[in-house]
Amino acid sequence: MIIPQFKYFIAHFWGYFWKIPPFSFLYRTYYSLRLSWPVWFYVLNRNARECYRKNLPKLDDLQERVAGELARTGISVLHFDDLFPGMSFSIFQENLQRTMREPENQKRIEEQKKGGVAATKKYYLVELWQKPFYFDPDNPFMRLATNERILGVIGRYLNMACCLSYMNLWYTVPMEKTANYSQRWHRDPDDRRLVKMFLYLTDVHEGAGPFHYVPGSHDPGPYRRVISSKPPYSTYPKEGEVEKLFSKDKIRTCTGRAGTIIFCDTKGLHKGGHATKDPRILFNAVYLTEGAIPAEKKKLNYYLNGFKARAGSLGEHALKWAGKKS
Ligand SMILES: O=C(O)CCC(=O)C(=O)O
Ligand SMILES: [Fe+2]
Repeated sequence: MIIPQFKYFIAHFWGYFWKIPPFSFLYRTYYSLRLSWPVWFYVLNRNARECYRKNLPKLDDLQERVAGELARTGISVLHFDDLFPGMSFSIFQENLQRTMREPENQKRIEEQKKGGVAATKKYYLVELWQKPFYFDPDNPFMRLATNERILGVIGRYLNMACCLSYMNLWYTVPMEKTANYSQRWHRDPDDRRLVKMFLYLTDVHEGAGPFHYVPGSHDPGPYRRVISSKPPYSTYPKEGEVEKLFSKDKIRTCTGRAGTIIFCDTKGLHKGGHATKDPRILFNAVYLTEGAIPAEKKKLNYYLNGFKARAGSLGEHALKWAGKKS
């Protein structure tokens, strides 16, 4: 009993400690240095660049377009059927239906609908895969997350091999509350550059909490310094500030039918999941670099149960941080 409380106390103590000057100054300097281009790209990501060079992907026109859009704007949106012609999208929805039917998930969705589970910060969100979640070799979501066509696009954008750090199925419960956490505009703190992939499993219209993004607010973009990021903390500007700085036509709202895939560098300004009318269900995979801030690497939530990627491939590199069934 004492031990978990002690751990909680220590975690909070460090959280506050690093906010007190002069320690806050040292802390911020450490992260600024870590994420500075020469340290991040040449030192911390040395092996990842080497792995990418050995596995240089040959991209087709569509992949080139997606990687190019990512580099230019920080976001690219397309449909599953375009990226994987001839592959069936229904296997994902069938797998989702099975997961949703699990009594534990039914219970959690019902609890969130009644006003949210007090223990969860993001009371509007149900993560359908609970930690630790084990992936069998035939899990379609894991196969998608490590698919070479997807890793090729992400590798081209980052100019290195990436690591899959988190995956889940998100069920967003609609509710008429003011926006909170990731429903508000923010920049993710995880890394200097990163890619998140969102695959909508339901149709997402305005009332189902679509993802929003300010194109060009990612690291290579012209708006990278607007409401700049302060790693290792997420940056949450004041309500209305983004709308003051960017007119409606500068903000991309990603409504879309089931099967829509969003690739996005969420170091840029984004928000989503403020569902007011209908639930939104999506698959989310997060790809970081080896230079990511250590606290984010620890959030790993997926474990392999016999799932293997080809030796020496971008897929094997992507699973570098995966937990293994012991
Ligand atoms: O739920 C969303 O659309 C946004 C989530 C988010 O901010 C993130 O995954 O970084
Ligand atoms: Fe975010």
